[in-house]
Amino acid sequence: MSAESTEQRKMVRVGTRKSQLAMIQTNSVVASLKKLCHDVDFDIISMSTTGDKILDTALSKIGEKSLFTKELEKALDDGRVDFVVHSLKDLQSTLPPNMVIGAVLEREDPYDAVLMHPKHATKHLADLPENSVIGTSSVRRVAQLKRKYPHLKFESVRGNLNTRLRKLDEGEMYSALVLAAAGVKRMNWDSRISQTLLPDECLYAVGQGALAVEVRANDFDTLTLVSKLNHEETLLRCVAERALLRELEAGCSTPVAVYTEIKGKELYMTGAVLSLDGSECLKETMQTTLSDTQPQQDTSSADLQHYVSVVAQTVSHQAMKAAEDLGIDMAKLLISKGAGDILSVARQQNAEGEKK
Ligand code: DPM
Repeated sequence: MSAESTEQRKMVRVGTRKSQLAMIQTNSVVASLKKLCHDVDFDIISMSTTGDKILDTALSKIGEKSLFTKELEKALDDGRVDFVVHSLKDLQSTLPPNMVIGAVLEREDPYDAVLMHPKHATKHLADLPENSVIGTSSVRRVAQLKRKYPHLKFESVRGNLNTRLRKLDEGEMYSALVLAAAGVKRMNWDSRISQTLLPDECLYAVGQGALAVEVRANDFDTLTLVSKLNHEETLLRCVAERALLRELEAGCSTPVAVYTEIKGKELYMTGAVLSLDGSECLKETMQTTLSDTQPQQDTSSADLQHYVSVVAQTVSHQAMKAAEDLGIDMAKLLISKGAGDILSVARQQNAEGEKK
């Protein structure tokens, strides 16, 4: 390669968390981009976030928002990096005003999975002895699983996936962990999954299993670059899910759970709001039709429409709007049935837990 052609090459800096899972996710996104654009080089810059540093407190009790994203968003804002790869479920439903989600990649398995202590390897949750302890810091999982498995106890477990698996295998505290199947599979630990929790027992978190690329809203070059990664069906499902969460004014530490599916032109959503102990559960299913008309091409970044902070030049406005409206309508329906009270009690209980 001549010196001249080297000068033509563009350098894009990519921000990521340092954990093994975050690195696997970022490397896979960069590998996909390299296949699509041969004239761009990528420099991966990794950093620790508050969520990685505070390991002794349940996520719901730290109280701070954007635990896993704030430091990365600062680097993006400062121009130290051009985009950041996240698990979509870790991204707030309302991003800072100068940030957008420029790509949502094809969803991995969205369900939650059970990983057993080696001494229970062949069991399912139903077979575990009375009062066995299940490790998870997710209020969403605890609330749903308490309903199905009242014989089990649930305790917070923190740390990255490697730390959690070590705590399960090397200790006597936990009989099993519940983790997102997507993360477990990306770590190549598929063989440890003894049970997948299907929607009748545990709905997943908003955005679970999908990766997202966060970009400065005014950086049209990077937006155009990463838009090649979009997976339309995942994107529309996740717009609906994020709209539900935003309209409920809920976050990752509130017991809100979803299931979405696209069949033909129909987008289906089941949404649920639970009390922390699972005694109350509101669950509804709705659908909408996704008509495809005009994609948002041939505009500058200032003209691009945002749908719950997601922009997609190549996806139809009408479809994005229909997906967003479905999430909003679902939130309104759940609120009309009392979701607001359930969520405000849950928030209060989380805050009380924080003070203890
Ligand atoms: C959020 C939650 C958890 C993560 C809450 C929830 C799980 C916390 C815990 C919002 N973020 O799911 O109800 O288990 O203590 C997280 C994981 C992944 C992204 C790990 C996991 C990987 C899967 C993916 C943590 N964020 O959930 O097991 O990309 O969706």
